[in-house]
Amino acid sequence: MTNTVSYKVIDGIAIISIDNPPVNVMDLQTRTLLIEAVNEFNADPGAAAAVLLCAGRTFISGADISEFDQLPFRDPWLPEVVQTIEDAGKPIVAAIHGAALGGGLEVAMGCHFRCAAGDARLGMPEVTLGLLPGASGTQRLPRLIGVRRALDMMLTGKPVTARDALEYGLIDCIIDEDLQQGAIGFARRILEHQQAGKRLSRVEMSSSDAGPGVFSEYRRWIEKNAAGFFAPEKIIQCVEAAVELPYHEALEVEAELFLQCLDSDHSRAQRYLFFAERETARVADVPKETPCRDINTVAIIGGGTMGCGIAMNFLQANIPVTMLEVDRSGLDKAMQTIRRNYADRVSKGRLDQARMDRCLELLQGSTEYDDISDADLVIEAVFENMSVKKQVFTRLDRVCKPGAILATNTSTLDINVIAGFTNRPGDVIGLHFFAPANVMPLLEIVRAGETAKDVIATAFKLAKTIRKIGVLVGVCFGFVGNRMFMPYVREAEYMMLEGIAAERIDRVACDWGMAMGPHAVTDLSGQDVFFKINDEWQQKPVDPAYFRICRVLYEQGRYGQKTGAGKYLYEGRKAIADPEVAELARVEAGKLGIQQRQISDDEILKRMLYAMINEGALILEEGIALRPGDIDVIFANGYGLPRYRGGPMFHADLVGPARVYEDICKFRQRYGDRYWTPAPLLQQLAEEGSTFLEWSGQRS
Ligand code: 3H9
Repeated sequence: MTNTVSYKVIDGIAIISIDNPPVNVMDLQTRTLLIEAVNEFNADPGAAAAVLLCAGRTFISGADISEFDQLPFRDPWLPEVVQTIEDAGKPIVAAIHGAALGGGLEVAMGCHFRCAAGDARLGMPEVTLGLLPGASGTQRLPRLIGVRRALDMMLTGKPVTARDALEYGLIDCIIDEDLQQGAIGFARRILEHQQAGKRLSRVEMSSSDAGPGVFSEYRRWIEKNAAGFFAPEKIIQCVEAAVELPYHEALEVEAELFLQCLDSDHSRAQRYLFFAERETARVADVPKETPCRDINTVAIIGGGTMGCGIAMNFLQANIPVTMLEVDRSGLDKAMQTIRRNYADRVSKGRLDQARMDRCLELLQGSTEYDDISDADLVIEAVFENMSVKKQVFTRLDRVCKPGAILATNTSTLDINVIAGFTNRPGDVIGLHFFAPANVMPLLEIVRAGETAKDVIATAFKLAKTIRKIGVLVGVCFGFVGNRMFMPYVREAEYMMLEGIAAERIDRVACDWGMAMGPHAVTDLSGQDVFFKINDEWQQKPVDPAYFRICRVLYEQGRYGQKTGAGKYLYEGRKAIADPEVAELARVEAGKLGIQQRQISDDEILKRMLYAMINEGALILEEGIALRPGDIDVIFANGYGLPRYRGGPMFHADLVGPARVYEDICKFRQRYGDRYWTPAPLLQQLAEEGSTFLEWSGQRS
């Protein structure tokens, strides 16, 4: 094993360099060697100051997250490393490039000074892992930049730029020249001026540093922005300790609360998603080295809400887009929609005018297919109807240059059939965006039977370019996300027929952490949309109760938010429970012979979640998703499932597949085989006492 920390002296300044690719995490070896290097520096009469820097693409990106599952921690643990640095008898300057995150920023705060390259980013992302900065970060950060800014950084997890860091006092200078040379120069200057720098553990704090009402203000912020998450409240408690207790006592509070976070299911779920999101691009027969096609121009067919949202992704990534519509008025409408969307973002301060102008300069419109013949990638986002898709793909096959990728944004239709409308099925792929397409981070990359490997590799690269998480899925009705979402809504509707109010079902889903309940979601997308999707589905269950309420609402013109009434009544966007819908459900249940009954909140939740999980197990067996983690990434990023739940398959593992199986068998007894036959994989895991994750690990 090569050493990850090196020590050398250049003209009286020690250079302590960390080289632990790919992102310089503080694993055991690095922690041990860093302490040794600091000791060597302390004992070295030939070095008056030291510069701590990193090789590769970034400064230290934090603690090694994979170690968090292997308790107890192995010494030296990170807080000790940070304290050893601070206790050095001579000044140490951190020289930051790339990202200094979490434990990385904590190490930098152990140093007496901090310099950064202009493009550096500094942050405390622990909260996104269900954790808190546990190597003295909750204590040192408020001492360095004040309570408010520290709470902002720790509660949002968002990194700040070098410029902001300088303004906050998080760093002492920005270095525009070569970082090592600049940091050595900086070290010489502090020696010359006999500056000692800050030893943050010795800075005293008191309640006046927080100011009145600050903590309750941030608690209100949590209620609004991070309700349900475990770690944010603990972060506040650590900072309260920072201002109320002596440093070392507050540090003990931090250590205790860090362990509580670490041991929570929330953090387990969030850490799991961290790795799962990085694994999605790993596809056995499409290795990393697979060549990608160049995508310099994109054409979008269809300027509806979806097409416009998709176009914006590419414009924001500086890729020129041609929007194709059938006629001038459709095109004008599409161009206006994009302009309005951008203007909206500018007015909310989320985008500056210059950026909006640049994006719009990259946008062109056309009504002629010949104008897109040179596009490297075409994404079709027209009506969900096979004969319309046929017209589009037949035209594309005629006009597009060889090698162009022909993508469809269909959410339910068979892409093998669509690919069959062309003479180049290898170039055809599904790129399934989620509404609003310019905001939602998920992209289902749908591999059809003949999709070429370089087309798949290009799709993953493209996903990164437009800042989405690409997940590879296979062809089936609804792919992964919508296929699993349908049983969830199916059960939610069926329970309405059994006499449970829509608002109660939604409340149970939201109490579990869903951003919206199933009925509110279908009202948002539209009962018409759900009706039509199911209507087009050739293999839908032959069951008069299936999406019955949706159908009746559709027939009554109650489409949801857009018509002011659906499963709820609407005042603007505000949903109001409608007793007429409960009555409608009762009448329909009577026609279907469905008994009204009491159902506990526990069963309401299980019926919805377990319907999804059972479908997920089928999806895994069929190879439609590669891993349980891929399914969970889809639900965390495209369906509003709270990250602290991990996802449906993670939830199944947490509850235990055996218990999920047992409940599904009980549902089968009551409701029959049609929907509640346990997936063979679920049954297998139940019998083996195993989990989806273990099953997946054995296969890879
Ligand atoms: C912490 O510090 C706690 C302390 O406060 C207290 C302790 C007591 N650990 O993202 P990439 C892997 S918590 C382990 O694709 P990029 C990653 O899985 C930590 N592994 O690169 C991937 O592996 P693979 C707080 C990690 O250039 C590879 O590195 N810090 C870690 O797109 C490349 O990653 C964070 O939360 C890690 N900490 O982005 C920062 N980080 O190739 C987490 C990465 O096998 N990291 N890996 O799939 C990041 O945000 C990004 O990795 C970074 C680079 C922005 C640095």
